[in-house]
Amino acid sequence: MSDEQKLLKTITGKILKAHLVEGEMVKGKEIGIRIDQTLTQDATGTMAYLQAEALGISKAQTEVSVSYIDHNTIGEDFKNPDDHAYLQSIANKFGLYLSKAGNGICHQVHLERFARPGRTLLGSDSHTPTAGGLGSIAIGAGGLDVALAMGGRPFYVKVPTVVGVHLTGKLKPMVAAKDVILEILRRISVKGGVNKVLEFYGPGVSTLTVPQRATITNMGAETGATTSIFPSDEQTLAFLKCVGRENEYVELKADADVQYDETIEINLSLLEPMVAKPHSPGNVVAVKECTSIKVDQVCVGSCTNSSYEDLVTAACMLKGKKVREDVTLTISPGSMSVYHMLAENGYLADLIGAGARILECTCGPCIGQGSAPRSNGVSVRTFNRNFEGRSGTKNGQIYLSSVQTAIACALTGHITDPRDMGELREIPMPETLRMKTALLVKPLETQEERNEVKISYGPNIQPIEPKKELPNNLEGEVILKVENDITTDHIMPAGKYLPLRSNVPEYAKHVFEPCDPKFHDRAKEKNGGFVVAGENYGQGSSREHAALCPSYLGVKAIIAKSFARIHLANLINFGIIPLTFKNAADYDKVAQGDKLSIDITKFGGEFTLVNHSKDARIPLVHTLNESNFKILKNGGLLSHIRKENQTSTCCGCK
Ligand code: MIC
Ligand code: SF4
Repeated sequence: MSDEQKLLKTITGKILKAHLVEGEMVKGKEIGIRIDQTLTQDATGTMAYLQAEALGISKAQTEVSVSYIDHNTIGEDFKNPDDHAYLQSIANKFGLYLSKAGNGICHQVHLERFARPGRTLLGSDSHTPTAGGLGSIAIGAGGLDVALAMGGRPFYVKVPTVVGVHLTGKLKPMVAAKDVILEILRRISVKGGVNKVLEFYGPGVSTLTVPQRATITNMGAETGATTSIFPSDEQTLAFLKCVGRENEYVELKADADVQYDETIEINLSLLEPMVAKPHSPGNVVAVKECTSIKVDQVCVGSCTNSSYEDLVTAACMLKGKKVREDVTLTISPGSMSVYHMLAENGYLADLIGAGARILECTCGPCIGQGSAPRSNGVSVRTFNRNFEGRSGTKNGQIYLSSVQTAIACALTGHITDPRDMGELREIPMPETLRMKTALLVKPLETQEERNEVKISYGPNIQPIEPKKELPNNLEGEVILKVENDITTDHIMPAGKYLPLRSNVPEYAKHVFEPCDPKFHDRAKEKNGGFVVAGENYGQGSSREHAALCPSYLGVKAIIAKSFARIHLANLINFGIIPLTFKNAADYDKVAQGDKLSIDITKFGGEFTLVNHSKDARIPLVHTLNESNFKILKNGGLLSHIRKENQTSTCCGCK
């Protein structure tokens, strides 16, 4: 069987092929696919739409495009509300749904309202693969890529390696879907999924509900995978019925004789509760190995674990009990519909009665928007990321767990195996999840209405400036050298700086602050330069600011041992060349302060880095194709498309 025939037997291959508009289905080669749905959230969305405007896109060409407001909702001053007003006016202008602040976390709401089996979804948030729980090929990308897909252009992605995750057995009581993905992370780590899709199959699949599947596909992002996907089956139909969309059901399964490129075997019956220890989602051990650790705070919520099923589980465990006096418990419902149903069915009273602090239906503590732990405090969170400092407290010790484990910790005050709390009775699930629409604004129906809309810009919203062409000879100093697994939270911290997302000159003052607070000043003084890094550079978020702001400060190239997928694409989009050491050991031959040059006049398989300070020549390789190289030479995708537009009358965005 050829590689292509093999791929077409997988669900991933079938959906990609059905959406193929450019290229061949050859593993590792780039293809262009048609995107049916897009989503943005406010922290990436303002920049995405500013770029769409700069490219002359004026209308969504997709089946559904949604602009969510869920990250940046505190409104300390005018900046957040100005961004929200901008996003609302853009939604009206472009014909998008607008999910207003308080309506819920984008991925939870998208699962409830819009995700469909067999469709493609591109989102400017790395946890977009959540919709893979409902059988979509759902991919996270930078805002510019999402804006272009919204405007009708294909999305370019490497044909992935498809990893079959074979599930057998059934989860034991108090063991959760979260433990499945934590076990996968334990085995393949935070870089084991790069350029791969995790496709679930086997008899264990039918034992998992859609919200449980969505927890798994959501956190699949932490392996670096392009996406994760479950079949569409009776569970999918049951979920779609529950949210009133059964007419959108289609069956999706891999062929019986499917042969995956790689496989992972998981017997659900043998799993036990797991936690990811500080400071990486890949640092996973069994809960029972950490039970002596005292807990100060527990946070339940985030796009990973905030479904109705999750929060009813929390309520049932807490009913009639009290959160320990020395522990704070916060709960962020994933959506307004979840929140409302908890209230209607009495579970909210159980949560409040036990001493939980109910927060808004937003990302909240997950992105450092409030609820930071105390100094050196231990916080057990049902979230998906525990990178150092992300919680808002640099020395906070964040553990990631299931809802069951988190609530057990809130009750005992130390890390606790939830199986020690006794069995939870069967969780009563309703036949219908009533969808609330008060905070979901529909697109304007007619072009006439859309033409009337005036876009609202607050004073903090700065237009995006396209970059100049890259010179043939890149010269400069190494202005920073960093280690392995540098996350986008290290490069472009979020938390208290989120209101600066629409103001690049201001946000750029904080580039690499967690690694080196002097970076901004040095970059300015040296007029930009090079950054040298270890493995998996740029893991985590899709935030294109982690490329855009360094590019604004004059960073010309990142020379690393390897890169995370979304960040690599963002670097290309913003005119920073991502280059890799041919021999990883050469990382040691370059030090901060060294003077380097790289001649990039001609596209080829290799470039040579000349280290003038050490009189060394170091071979560098890359994963760029000719089109990526052209984009880079033109100074990034925005400048590239503008240039293309000058030579044609059409912007290519329909
Ligand atoms: C995250 O979880 O890191 C975020 C905040 O949702 C990001 C997006 C962003 O930085 O705005 C992500 O996952 O892509
Ligand atoms: Fe929001 Fe956290 Fe999910 Fe990112 S990971 S979308 S910040 S809830």
